[in-house]
Amino acid sequence: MTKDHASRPLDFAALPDSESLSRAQAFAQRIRRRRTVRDFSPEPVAREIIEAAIAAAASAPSGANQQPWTFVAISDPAIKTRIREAAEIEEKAFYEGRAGQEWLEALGPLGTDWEKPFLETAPWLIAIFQQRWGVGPDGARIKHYYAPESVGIATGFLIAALHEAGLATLTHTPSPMGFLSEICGRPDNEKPVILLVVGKPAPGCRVPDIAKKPFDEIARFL
Ligand code: IYR
Repeated sequence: MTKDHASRPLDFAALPDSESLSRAQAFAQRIRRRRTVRDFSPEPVAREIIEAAIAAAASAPSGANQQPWTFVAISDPAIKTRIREAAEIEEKAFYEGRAGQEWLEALGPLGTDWEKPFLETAPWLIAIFQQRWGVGPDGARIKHYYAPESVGIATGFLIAALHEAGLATLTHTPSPMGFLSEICGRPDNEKPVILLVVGKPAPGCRVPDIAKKPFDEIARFL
C-alpha cells in the first residue's frame, strides 16, 4: 500500500475455524429470537445499559468515518408524552387515509393501529438522527457520504446490542417525524430517521404470528 496516512496495528483476535463456526451459529440463534415488541413493561432500565448499547452503535463503520449520526435517549416522562401526542396525530392521519388501502393491507398481519401507548410506557425512546451534512469548526458545511447506509448500519448494531442486553425494541417510524427534531432540539442538518422504543416486554406480551423468509429464498452463493 502506498499511503501516507497514520496507521496502527489491528487489534484482532483470530479464532480457530471450529470456534468461528460455533460463534457464528450461536449469534444467529440468539439474534433470530429477536422480535419487534409493541407491548412494553414500564419497568425502568438502567441508563448505563442504554449508554453501552449506543457506544456499540457508534462503533459502526460509516462513509469516510464521518459517523453521521446522533442518538437522543429519552426517559423523561414529560418528553415521552409530548412525543406520543405528536406521533399519534401523524399516525391517526396515516391510518385514517394517508396510508391508502394497499399499505394498510400490507400492515394487516402486524395488527398495528394509530394508538401508540408504548411511547409513554417504555422506559426509553432513542431518536436516531442522520446528519445530512456535518458542520466544521468554522461553521462550514461538510459533505457527508453514504449517510443513510451508515445510519442504517449503526441502527442495526444498536438493535443487536440491546437484544444482547436482554431488552426488546420496536423500530417506530411515525411519518412525517419532523416533530422529533423540535422536541429533541436538534439542528437543521439532522433528519430524524427512526424512533427506537426500548424496554422489557410486558408480562404476557404477544407478537404477530409471522415468519422470516426461508434461507434459500434470501441468499445466493456463487
Ligand atoms: N408508522 C406506522 C405504520 C407502520 C408502517 C410500517 I412499513 C410498519 O412496518 C409498521 C407500521 C405505525 O407505526 O403504526
